[in-house]
Amino acid sequence: MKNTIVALATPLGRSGIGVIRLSGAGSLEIVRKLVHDEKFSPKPRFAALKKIYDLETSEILDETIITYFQASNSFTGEDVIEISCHGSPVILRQIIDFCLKLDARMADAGEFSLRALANGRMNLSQAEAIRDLIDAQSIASARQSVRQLRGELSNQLQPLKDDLLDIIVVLESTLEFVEDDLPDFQMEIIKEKLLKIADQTGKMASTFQAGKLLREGIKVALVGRPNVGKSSLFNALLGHERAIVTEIAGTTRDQLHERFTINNIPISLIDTAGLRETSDTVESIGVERSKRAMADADLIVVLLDGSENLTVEDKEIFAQIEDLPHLIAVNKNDLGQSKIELNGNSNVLHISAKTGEGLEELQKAIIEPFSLQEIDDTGFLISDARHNDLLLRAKSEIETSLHLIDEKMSEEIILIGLHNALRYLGQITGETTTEDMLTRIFSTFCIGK
Ligand SMILES: Nc1nc2c(ncn2[C@@H]2O[C@H](COP(=O)(O)OP(=O)(O)OP(=O)(O)O)[C@@H](O)[C@H]2O)c(=O)[nH]1
Ligand SMILES: [Mg+2]
Repeated sequence: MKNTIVALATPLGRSGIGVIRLSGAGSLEIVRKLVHDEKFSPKPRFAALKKIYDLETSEILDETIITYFQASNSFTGEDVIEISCHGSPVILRQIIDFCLKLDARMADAGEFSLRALANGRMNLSQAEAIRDLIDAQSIASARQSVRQLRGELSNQLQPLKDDLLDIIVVLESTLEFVEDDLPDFQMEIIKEKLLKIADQTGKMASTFQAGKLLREGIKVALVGRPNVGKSSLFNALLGHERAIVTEIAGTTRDQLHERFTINNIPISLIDTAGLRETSDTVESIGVERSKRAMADADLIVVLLDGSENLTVEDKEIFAQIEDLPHLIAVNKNDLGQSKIELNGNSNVLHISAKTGEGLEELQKAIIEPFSLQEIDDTGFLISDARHNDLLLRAKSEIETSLHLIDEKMSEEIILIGLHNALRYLGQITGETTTEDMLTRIFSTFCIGK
């Protein structure tokens, strides 16, 4: 198995520079061949200006900057070489091809990070933080990833794991050495400690709702009958003409998704096909999809046309969204006094997609129910569903054990849940994660990371 890996670390495409990264014991040897210099021994962490030659014709291929990171002091823990070339896709591909000929192999998704993990350069939650940082949709979400990368999650977990392990040790040794059960007062102390750990674990998991919103954003669906101005509003919120707008009812037939941010919070905005009874096959599929988008959304913005009276279709939509999180926007306010009176409904805004009137208020109203305004200053948030799931499982195992203590079960039985809980907490940072799980997690990384 070839052990030196290579990948493009920057996106493929024309750019000022493009960076190729190698990792593994053979990296330096490969680069020596590329630069036609058998004695090339770059000083670690210093930039070296070097020409790279065509392996077959010996012509100069590119002038590059080569940086060497020596094993144990590099990202992966192995010898790493970064070659900064001119960002020409053909040059980048050619140099990678030469590396492959010189006995490197293409890196798998996330393989650089996986090696960093295997060599103890970081733990699993930190490697995941790098992935999330790269994928971050907003600065606030990026900040959370950086906090995780700097070990904030692992640091919060460590005392919980330590306490749990202490308790396990006490119970295990009771099993081994003591004839009788633990005295009641000692069991009380253990119970108290376990309650605290369960509580802390639950508290961490409770930040997931906000963390997830920050990471994935709020899914907002624009719905309404045809021609009320959903696509016009979609474009106005995005700030460019993304969706087709016409005076023909039934213009939008498929869903359109776009992302933007309000106050740093990522919003995933969905424009939908206007809801109405229709015999048109394509349109009716679109209407079905609109209904699914409604069910799936974190928030539905129901759009009405203020220049017309409420229709049967509008009322049908009201009936459908009644129990779903929603707000109502009456559009086309520029055409004069709205004909629509909605008594007793506080969540109504008057806007004009055409002039932009009321859009600021609408944006505020969209994020308001999620009370994320102060998120920047709050503590660390759990943003990964995997972490949340493991925290909840650990909590539930501890609670089961607590229940068994109350039932005066033997230490042996009580210990099962505690061992499980410790294992779940360990899976967050990776020390008790199996090979299979790692493969699955790292497949969500990009190539070259
Ligand atoms: N005066 C005025 N006209 C608007 C406003 N918003 C949309 N319109 C017009 O209303 C018509 C329909 O707009 P669209 O944005 O295509 O409506 P839609 O809800 O997406 O319609 P479908 O895709 O058919 O469901 C177009 O002629 C728009 O120019 C507004 O705020 N004021
Ligand atoms: Mg439309």
